[in-house]
Amino acid sequence: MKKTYFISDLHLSENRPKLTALFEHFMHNIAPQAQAVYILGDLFDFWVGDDEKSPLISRVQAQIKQLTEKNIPCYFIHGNRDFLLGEKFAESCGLQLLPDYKIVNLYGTDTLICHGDTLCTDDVNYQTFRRKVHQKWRQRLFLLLPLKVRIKIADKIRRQSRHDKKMKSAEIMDVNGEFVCQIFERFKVRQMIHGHTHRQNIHQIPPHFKRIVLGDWHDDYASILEVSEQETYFLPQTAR
Ligand code: LP5
Ligand code: MN
Repeated sequence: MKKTYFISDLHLSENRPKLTALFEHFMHNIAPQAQAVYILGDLFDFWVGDDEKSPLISRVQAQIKQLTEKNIPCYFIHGNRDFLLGEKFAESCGLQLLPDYKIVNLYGTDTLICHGDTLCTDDVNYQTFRRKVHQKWRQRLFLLLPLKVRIKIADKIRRQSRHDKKMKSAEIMDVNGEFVCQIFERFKVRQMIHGHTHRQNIHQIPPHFKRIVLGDWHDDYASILEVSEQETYFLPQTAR
């Protein structure tokens, strides 16, 4: 049976080895049966440039390479934490970078995939921040800085973000329903898959739309969506 897997928001970091172990388990035992694997952003806790080296990065790179060498395509959409992941890293392991919004045909159903942060239009401060850090000239300047300085700046942004999030309501940090409807119309699709909000769910939106939200990963829980011709469901814990 052909199947496709979707994951996002793993937030892999050196401080959370259990997450990396879960990812390796997925890449070894589940992903090899797939037709394709889609990583919809925030694979890493943060990314400051493809020149950063660490045992974690090498392990993740090796896992992806092993999969793509088996001719199983692995696609990546940038998240708000790893939007600087570039072609250099991608090419090193055969990862295919996709644009922020992409339509994929899943067993006959055109499906829009994205990270999900762009759908949270009520989070005005975040959207302003996003527009700034997505400006190519800012990114180019940032990438010219020494690695240590980039890590320091990322730490600062992360601290500020954690502080700001405490002041924001859960509603503000969720997707905006009206905007989601506009996106369905704009891309002329009835199904969407995204992550970012960490609210794993499959929403049926009348009259005929479906919005599938991937969850974030915990030390003992990996949110993995399996899509096949027969069904679309999150793998139960026991399957891992
Ligand atoms: O990630 P998550 O879910 O916890 O929070 C997000 C939003 N926060 C972010 C920030 C990321 O977590 C960390 C990004 C690290 C990037 C490293 C590379 C930097 C490259 C720069 C290239 C030019 O995305 C959070 C949302 C939340 O999702 C829910 O949707 O609310 O948004 C914020 O909290 C943003 C704040 O409101 C605004 C942040 C301004 C920070 C300015 C700091 C300036 C320091 C400059 C030092 C020189
Ligand atoms: Mn995110």
